[in-house]
Amino acid sequence: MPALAVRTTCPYCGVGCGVTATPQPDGTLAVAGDAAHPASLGRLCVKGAALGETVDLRGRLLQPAIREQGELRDTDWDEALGRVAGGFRRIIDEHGPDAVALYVSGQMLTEDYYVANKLMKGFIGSANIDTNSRLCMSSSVAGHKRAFGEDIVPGCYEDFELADLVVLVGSNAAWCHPTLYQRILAAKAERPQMKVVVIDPRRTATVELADLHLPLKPGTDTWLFNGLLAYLARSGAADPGFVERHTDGLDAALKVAADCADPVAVARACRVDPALLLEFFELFASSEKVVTAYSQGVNQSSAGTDKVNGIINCHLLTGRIGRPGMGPFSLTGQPNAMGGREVGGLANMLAAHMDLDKPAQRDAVQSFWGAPRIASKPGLKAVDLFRAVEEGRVKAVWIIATNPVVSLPDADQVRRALDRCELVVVSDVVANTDTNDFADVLLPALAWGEKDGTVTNSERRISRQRAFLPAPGAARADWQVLCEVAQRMGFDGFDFASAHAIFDEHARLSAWRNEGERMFRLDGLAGMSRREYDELEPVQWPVMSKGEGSTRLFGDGRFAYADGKARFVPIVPRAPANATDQDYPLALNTGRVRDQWHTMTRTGKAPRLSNHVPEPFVDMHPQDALASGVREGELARVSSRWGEMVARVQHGGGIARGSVFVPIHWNGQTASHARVGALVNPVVDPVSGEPEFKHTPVCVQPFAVAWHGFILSRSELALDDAANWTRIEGGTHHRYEVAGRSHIARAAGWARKLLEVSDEDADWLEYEDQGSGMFRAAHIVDGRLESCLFVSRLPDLPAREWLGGLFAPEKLDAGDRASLLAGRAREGGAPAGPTVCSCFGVGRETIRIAIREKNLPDVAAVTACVKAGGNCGSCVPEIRKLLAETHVTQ
Ligand SMILES: Nc1nc2c(c(=O)[nH]1)N[C@H]1C(S)=C(S)[C@@H](COP(=O)(O)OP(=O)(O)OC[C@H]3O[C@@H](n4cnc5c(=O)[nH]c(N)nc54)[C@H](O)[C@@H]3O)O[C@H]1N2
Ligand SMILES: Nc1nc2c(c(=O)[nH]1)N[C@H]1C(S)=C(S)[C@@H](COP(=O)(O)OP(=O)(O)OC[C@H]3O[C@@H](n4cnc5c(=O)[nH]c(N)nc54)[C@H](O)[C@@H]3O)O[C@H]1N2
Ligand code: SF4
Ligand SMILES: [Mo]
Repeated sequence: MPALAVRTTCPYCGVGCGVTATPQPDGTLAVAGDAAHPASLGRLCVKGAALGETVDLRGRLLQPAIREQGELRDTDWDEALGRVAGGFRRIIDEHGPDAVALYVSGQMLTEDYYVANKLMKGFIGSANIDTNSRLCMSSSVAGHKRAFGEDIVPGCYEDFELADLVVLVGSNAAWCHPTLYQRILAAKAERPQMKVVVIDPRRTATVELADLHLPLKPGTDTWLFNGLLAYLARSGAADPGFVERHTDGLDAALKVAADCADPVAVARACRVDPALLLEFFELFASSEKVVTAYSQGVNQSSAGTDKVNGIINCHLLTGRIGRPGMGPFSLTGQPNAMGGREVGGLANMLAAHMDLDKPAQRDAVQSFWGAPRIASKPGLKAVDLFRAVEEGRVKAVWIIATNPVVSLPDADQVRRALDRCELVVVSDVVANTDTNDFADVLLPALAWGEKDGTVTNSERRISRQRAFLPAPGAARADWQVLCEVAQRMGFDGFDFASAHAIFDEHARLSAWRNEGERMFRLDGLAGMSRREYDELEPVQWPVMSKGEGSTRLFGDGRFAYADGKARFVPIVPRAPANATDQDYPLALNTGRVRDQWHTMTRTGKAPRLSNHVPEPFVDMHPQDALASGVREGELARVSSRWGEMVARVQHGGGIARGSVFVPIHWNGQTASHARVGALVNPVVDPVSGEPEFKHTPVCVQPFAVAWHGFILSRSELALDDAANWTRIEGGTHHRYEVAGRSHIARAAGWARKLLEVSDEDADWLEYEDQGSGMFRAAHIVDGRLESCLFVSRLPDLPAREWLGGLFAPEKLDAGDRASLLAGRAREGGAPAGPTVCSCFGVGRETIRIAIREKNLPDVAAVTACVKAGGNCGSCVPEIRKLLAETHVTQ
């Protein structure tokens, strides 16, 4: 490792991969996997590998700003902090502590999170602090607490390798937890008898390498796991000794599950092939080492907590928990989803796994903090919080490291709420987000690489994020800003000198008045010197003594309830909250794509991540498309009772009839009408408060336009008057996919105005064919391509990749100039198509042609021939799919 390499942790998903970051003399950043990090063992997925393309200061928020007469103006910290502290103080004095709120994020570091929670619950004295983890992990938290008595993930990543059966429920791990998925695949390659089962209504990339796929009807997991419980009890797979000694409540759970005793009836309810369902039941019954890992297909449901307990019930019945190679495993989404739970970031938690409704624990926290008061009742959960903001019950909200105008359900309601709110404070790292648009005070935060602290991954492993870049502009760490506001509000207990000091307090609180009733403990991390903290190696909690982490919990059958026993939870299956109806006949499922992270504020900057899925899409079954009157490749309007959006129709995403899938990433910064959150039903799980992001009744209709087009341009453009647009990062240029309603004959005038060229400009080349409805233009300045535009009545436009390449040279040669308006290189050459392998930039068509022409039999051969799949492996499932398709069509 070069001398300057800094070992840190990836800021994206909950796998928590180790990264070595090495700033280069030319100002760029070299990033590699950290072979010494136990979570990832040197692996990185494409998003991690592209981190170097996201750390420049383009688009960063570098100065505090204040809104006056509707306009933001830059200011200094003194005025900005005064505005926040003064505003919060005034509103609390006039309306009480419940009139203010914090809305924070699983992307904050533990130290930031700890301070936010301390300020709100201990000093302001309200529990109105909730987090985007409400949208993500809260059903798992609630399920863990019901089953185990505490929010604990019992297992570790190694269990996935040791298991004989890995069941992935509602998890597209190939795209969302890619390096963990790679670990499963590597283990499977070594031990081919190991089986992988995927339970997901869609045939996702994760399914490509599975042994069995159960494409269940959306929302029917509770039937399936009740059916499994009944089957296991019947088939002799139960562990009566374990159940007797270590659990409580089996009879009640079995009684309810008896309704699902007939596997054929369960298969019917879940709309899966009965033979496949039985195959899964038998596999589960006969495999002692089973890991059941689950993610948002489970959590984000109005029955999310029940789904979690339905899964845990099956592991308790068989005693398969806490031992190597087995257990229920909640995959966390964000890099610090777990850390947020440790500090009690949710509105219904306290701190260090203590509870708001236990007076002794409230007293413990208050005395430890020396706090003047302590919240005495749960605060508002995310969806209710923004309702209270709209109704004026909450008058000030401080949003940190999350983008609720995009990510909450019924997202237009969030806009209305923020529009009405007296004081909206937003801390972010970028200048322009859909939420920043509503900020009265905008506070610049240090980003990944600049900030310093800890995160905890899905397997309870605490890792350091270390700074290796200087603080840019006026940006400050979130914890520091929170402390300064607290101090200005007159509170003691916030004079931390560093993240290290905060971590130390957090570690000490975990042991405070803890006679063993809370398993979350960091005793062994308390009292570290600054140097020890800086050099901290990744370690799994509980850490009872220095250097002693805990790989697994509950292996001895002792759970966190006072009697040491785990609880079965009886599950009464129920369908998603709102069934589809005549007006909204399709069920909207939403989720992620491989190369983008949430609202794209960081991944959206990396050119190599932008071409895997360049545009918002609605994936639907061809027959549903036919019935809806829409066609593949054309734009469609998707609407629900709550809102609407526009996306391009696509097939091939492996979706059954009756559902559509839309990605969550696009928003007002990257597209004109693609904020899918505006459509999502705000109904929540009654126990956890987690929204039903995977099931909203919608309808799909044609979005009629007169022409389709795209523009490549060095400068950013304001396309407000286009009927629809999406902006894609091209590195040397911006790419815009556009569609218009005006007559195509007017396109020339529109283009000249948009690209600011005059009629006489000698370097403005134009080609128009009114007959076939086509217009093409290019603007060349000093021999360099400045912009080009292609418009057509049909969406049959030339490939963008070759044209994009023309922005690299300082001067276009005559040949390129001549073929520019043709939209393809003189020597021909097939277009590469959308990117499949982002590491080496290999397109779909390149791979297809190689498979066909060279008759490549498998992934290894494709990699050897065109490099695709040879680095991080995230695209291997897609290559497998292309191999299957190409061989079929040959
Ligand atoms: N590339 C990428 N990776 C990410 C993220 C990202 O933005 N981009 N975000 C991170 C975060 S915060 C999170 S929370 C995780 C999420 O990771 P995942 O949960 O794996 O991802 P999702 O795409 O939200 O949804 C998972 C699957 O649930 C399925 N599903 C829908 N309804 C049901 C159902 O009723 N039952 C079952 N069994 N399945 C259903 C969907 O079809 C989908 O394939 O990803 C993390 N990793
Ligand atoms: N329809 C639908 N909606 C969903 C989901 C879904 O599956 N479907 N999934 C939900 C889930 S699981 C999640 S986790 C959420 C995610 O949703 P969000 O949290 O809203 O998404 P992000 O884009 O990650 O927002 C993080 C923001 O914090 C900023 N930021 C990054 N680092 C820092 C920092 O260090 N400090 C500060 N102050 N700011 C920072 C980023 O620029 C960005 O604006 O979306 C939820 N919404
Ligand atoms: S798998 Fe997750 S933590 Fe690892 S590099 Fe990819 S996004 Fe980062
Ligand atoms: Mo998440």
